[in-house]
Amino acid sequence: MSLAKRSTTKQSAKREFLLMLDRQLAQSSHGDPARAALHGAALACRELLSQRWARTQAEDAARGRDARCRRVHYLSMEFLMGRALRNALAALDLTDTLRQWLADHRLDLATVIEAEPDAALGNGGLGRLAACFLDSFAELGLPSFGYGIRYRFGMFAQAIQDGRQVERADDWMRDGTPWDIQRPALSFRIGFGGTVGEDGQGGRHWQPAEVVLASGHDFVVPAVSSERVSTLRQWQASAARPIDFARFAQGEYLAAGQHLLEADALNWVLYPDDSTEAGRELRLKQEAFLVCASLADLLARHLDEHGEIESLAHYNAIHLNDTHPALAPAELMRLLLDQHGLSWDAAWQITRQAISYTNHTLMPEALETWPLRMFERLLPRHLEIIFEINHRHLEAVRARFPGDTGLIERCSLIDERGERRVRMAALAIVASQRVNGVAELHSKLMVDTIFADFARLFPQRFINVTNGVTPRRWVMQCNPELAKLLDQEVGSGWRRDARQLRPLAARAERGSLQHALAGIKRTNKQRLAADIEAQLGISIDPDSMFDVHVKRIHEYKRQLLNLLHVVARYQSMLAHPEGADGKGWVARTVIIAGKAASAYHTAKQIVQLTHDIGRRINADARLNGRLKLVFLPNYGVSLAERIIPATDLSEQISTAGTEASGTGNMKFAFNGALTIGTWDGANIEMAEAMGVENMFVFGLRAEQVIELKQLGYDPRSVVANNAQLRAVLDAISRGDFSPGEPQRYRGLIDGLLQNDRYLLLADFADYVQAQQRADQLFRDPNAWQAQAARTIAGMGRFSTDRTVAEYVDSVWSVQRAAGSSTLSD
Ligand code: 26V
Repeated sequence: MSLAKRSTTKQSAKREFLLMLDRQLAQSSHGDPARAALHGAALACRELLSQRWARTQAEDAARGRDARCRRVHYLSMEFLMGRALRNALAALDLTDTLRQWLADHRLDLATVIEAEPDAALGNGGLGRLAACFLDSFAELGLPSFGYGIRYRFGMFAQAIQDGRQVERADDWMRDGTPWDIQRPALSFRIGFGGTVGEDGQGGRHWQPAEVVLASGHDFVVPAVSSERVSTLRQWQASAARPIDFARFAQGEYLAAGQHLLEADALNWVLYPDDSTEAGRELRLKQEAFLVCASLADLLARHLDEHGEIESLAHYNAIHLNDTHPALAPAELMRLLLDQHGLSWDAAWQITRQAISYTNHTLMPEALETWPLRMFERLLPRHLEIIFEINHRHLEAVRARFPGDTGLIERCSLIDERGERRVRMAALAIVASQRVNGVAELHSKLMVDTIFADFARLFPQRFINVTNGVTPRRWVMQCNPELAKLLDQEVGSGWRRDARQLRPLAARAERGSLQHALAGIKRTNKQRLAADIEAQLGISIDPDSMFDVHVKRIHEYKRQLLNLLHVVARYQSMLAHPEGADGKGWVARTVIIAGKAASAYHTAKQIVQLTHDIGRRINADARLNGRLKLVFLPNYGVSLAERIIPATDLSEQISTAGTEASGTGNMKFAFNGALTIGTWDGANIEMAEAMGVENMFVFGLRAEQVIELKQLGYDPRSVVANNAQLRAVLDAISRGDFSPGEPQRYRGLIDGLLQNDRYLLLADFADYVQAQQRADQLFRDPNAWQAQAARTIAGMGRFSTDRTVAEYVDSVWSVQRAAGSSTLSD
């Protein structure tokens, strides 16, 4: 497009946007002007984005005739999208236009942006990774669909009452969903239960007992550097039948509409509490619902574009974000066999070519299995197909490893120990042409431990693709001042190619750069300090070191180790007010945030302990405000966007070998925070990229963890040899921080002493030393900022643009999938 034409198009988009805004606002009956403006701006952006969407689809359909150009279908139960307005405005180049328009209406842009609720349709890293991928799909122009569920109440909103977590429904759609584009034409019937029999032509026929409708809602994700977009298509369930009129007429209203409610329940929350049978069954139905609706959509599009089914895998890749959508191979087989009449071999070849799977955790308890009984009741035809896949798979294993019954048992799709269960990871692996882990160490441990048998069977199938984050949201938008500085230093190309940050390393020693970085950090810290004061009434010193630990609360992530250090520091400050070396104490503000799963008792205790310790420390006048501990409630994408740019020290302290990758670690480093971390997940690759001397690394390595456990780890002997640690544990255990209920943490601490599964005590001393190294460096602000510059400079590899490009090359490309060697491995 010529420059003149582009500027006219821009002008007309701007005019159109303003016209729509005026019209929306005139129609608005919203009492709150900021929310009315938000709604209007979102609708106006949506209109422009939907034009881009239509153009993108037309391009993809045209390109679709090229067999090398495959559409990617990313199936995920979670997408942690966060807010959308700032991203849309940046992509449409309308930020200043809206700012001006709002000023004319006596409103400011920041207030309007903050009025938007987060689309928090996820739990943690896996969901945010999916959202970053959509951003990179758009930026790279990859023909693609993200598929998810449109949860009405997200996961849950975390509130704190008397220091305890309470969960509330997250009513994020309360004011409507102005970003959604409803697709009334997209409606599929999804069956559950019923019976399976002969179809009279040698095939099988499934007669479901219950049918729900899946209707599609599109959320458009724009690129910044082109007019391409990607799509998040979310399914909403509703009953396929209207109310039972006869019952209604008899006044039995609830019974008349029971099935409406049951269908609607599929949309309510992500991760219904799995401590009840009803909760588990609902979850399995949600997974099946996502898979069946998404594949129905994919097949319809493929047939529409190509008119025949045989080429499906040439044009379509289907990716499983963890095992949650691992029913997909069974459903695809069902469609190909029962609806399209393909032979088993032809159907299996297509399935194997199309499907790939990412594993996101090594925690054995997180490996999904479903009781056969439940599976059969809800998905009888799928279970038949899984049995057949298993039969053929085990035959092949027996042929290769005759007599190895242990192997057969371990790699069967059915767990026969105790109540029979379907192993979803086994299904995903057997049906995939590629299985990947998300950081080098994780991918290695995956094939050495949880999937060792499968790696022996299919060595070529397992690869690594290290995670990333999108630098658009995680630098450009959340830290605009830093983005501007980076533009001045290395040019603006880093926004699309993060490797262009590299030259920053050579300038790290420049006083002017250090000074500029320090100034930006200080402004961001002041803003966060003001938020904390306003929200929690805790005043913190913006010149203190902001030491931040934000992520899901889990024992392996070791928030408790962080608390042990806080208490140790507290005790030392009281015992030696002048500091260990007489130089006084570096002022610190320790910030923790994260949600604990509702049924996870220990995680909830850690939240409570944080509050109890914080209450005591923050009120202790003897510290002169030089140590504060703050828990920020309801952690999510928007809160992260506030916290991360204001962080000096990023806590990435999981037990080595437990954190698959981490992506928070990358967001902090991109924003110039230094990392205190273990040799785990992507920390390792980050340290190697920036130079390990730029990270505060501590603790046992993964192989030492294994060795120590094999030798027999005795937490009590560690405590016996460390007076500082003993004093910390005693204080917590005897109730120094919970005087109203002195026994409150007795069980938590006894648990550590008896079975310190995540080696908090073994790593404690080294952690405290690493914290001292951080203190020392912080006393020299220029040296600290030089290290921050080198940290940022090393982050080039950790953009999802690189991650997604690797998936395209080694997982999703048709060349690989078509190669027969990959099929026979
Ligand atoms: C799910 C749930 C659901 C609610 C109950 C508690 C619970 C615990 C674990 C899981 C599985 C979470 C899988 C996950 O989010 N993994 C994360 O994936 C990130 C992206 O690859 C990665 O960076 C993180 O290291 C990994 O923990």
